[in-house]
Amino acid sequence: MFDTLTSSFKGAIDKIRFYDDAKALKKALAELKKSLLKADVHHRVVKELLTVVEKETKEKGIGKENFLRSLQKNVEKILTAKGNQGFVFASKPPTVVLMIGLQGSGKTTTTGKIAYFLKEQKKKKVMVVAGDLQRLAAVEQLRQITEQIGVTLIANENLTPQKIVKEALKKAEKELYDVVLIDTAGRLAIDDELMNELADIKKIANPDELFYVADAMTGMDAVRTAQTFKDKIGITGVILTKYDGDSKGGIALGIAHQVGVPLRFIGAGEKMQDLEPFIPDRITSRLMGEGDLESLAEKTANIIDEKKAKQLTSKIKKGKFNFNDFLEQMESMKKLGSMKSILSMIPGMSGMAKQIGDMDLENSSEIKMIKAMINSMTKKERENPELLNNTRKRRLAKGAGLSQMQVNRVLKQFKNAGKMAKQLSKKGGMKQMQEIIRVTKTSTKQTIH
Ligand SMILES: Nc1nc2c(ncn2[C@@H]2O[C@H](COP(=O)(O)OP(=O)(O)OP(=O)(O)O)[C@@H](O)[C@H]2O)c(=O)[nH]1
Ligand SMILES: [Mg+2]
Repeated sequence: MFDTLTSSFKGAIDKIRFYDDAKALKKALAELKKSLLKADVHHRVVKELLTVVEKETKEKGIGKENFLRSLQKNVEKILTAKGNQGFVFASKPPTVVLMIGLQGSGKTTTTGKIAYFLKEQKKKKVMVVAGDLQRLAAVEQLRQITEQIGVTLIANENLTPQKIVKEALKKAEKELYDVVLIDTAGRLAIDDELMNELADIKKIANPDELFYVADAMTGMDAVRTAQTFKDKIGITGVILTKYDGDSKGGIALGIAHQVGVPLRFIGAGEKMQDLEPFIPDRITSRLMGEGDLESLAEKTANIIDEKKAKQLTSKIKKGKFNFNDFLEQMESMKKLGSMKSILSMIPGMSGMAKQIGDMDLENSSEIKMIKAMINSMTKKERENPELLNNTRKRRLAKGAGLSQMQVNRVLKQFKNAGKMAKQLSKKGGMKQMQEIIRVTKTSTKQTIH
């Protein structure tokens, strides 16, 4: 997700090789300046960052360690603005969030994404309120999204946004909802009508958070409009959307510092799982190429059910992992989000994340093929693929639109994978994996501190 920025930092870090070499420091700073500007980080932010890093490194003694430490500290400082980080729950539920922003910035999609994040990862009872009643299509869009993710929607085309918000909040309190997300109507440009309507809704909703949703691809305009919304309505967080379409990505580095409001989430894709909380110290560590195991652990912990994981391990140990389990695993994997974002959180893998591009678990042809095949199997066959004789394999191929060779190949791969997993689990394989990750993390940290 932060490919361009991460390689900017890595490039500069690699330039400082020798201890006590002023030339190397100068070169590293120049390199960093060039690539940050190229990544569209605002020039004032770049200057501020580099001036202090240069000063600190010189004071402490030029060398990779001091340079890195100063860079890391000051990047984190720039990413941090006064206020909450990630999603913060109000001390007394429900936490009320007002989503505001210009037309097409991604408010409705992001409302869905946050609802999904809270439901799946935080196990919260979430209500979404359609505060955009001007366009019929807007309510329909929200209806589709909330149905897809299974959260409550409150909408009534016959009421004003103000009335519907009032009703929704009453219901949320009575029925003990944890979070109420209010989607609002956007405008093409900032005008008084919009500001008045929002100010009105704000008064009624008395929100804990006002998230300004900005399209990352609009670059510096996103910063300017966020500033205006901050001045006129007051905002407590910024969310950058369409970050996937912004190959430069520099705006994420400066926006919190420039507006003076924390960047809370980044949206990088059209799917519901394409949302990431923006936690400055974790992002800094990703930018420095160190990965972000904390976020990864959080993601997996809530999605992978521990009891199920244990059952699965015991199945694998016995060599009984079957196609039903496989399908179930695929579903959980999907909830984790894109492969690229997962890889970028693993130390040392950020480079690979860039190379691998995006492997789409739902749409890769290989996975589609396997799924089509599994769907054509009987329940018994899924549990025990050994039952598949040649006649059945031929039928299966036909049913799934595959050649028999493809069917045989998948079955063989599956069998081999099962064997390998069994072997791995015997030797305490998962523990070994975790240990490898832990050691890698400690050793990369050691080079920094
Ligand atoms: N690629 C990509 N597309 C996004 C992202 N977020 C939103 N979109 C797309 O942007 C378009 C507009 O999103 P909406 O959520 O409808 O925007 P909105 O702010 O609610 O728009 P209005 O209600 O008209 O003001 C949709 O096609 C979304 O799928 C993102 O992070 N990445
Ligand atoms: Mg909308």
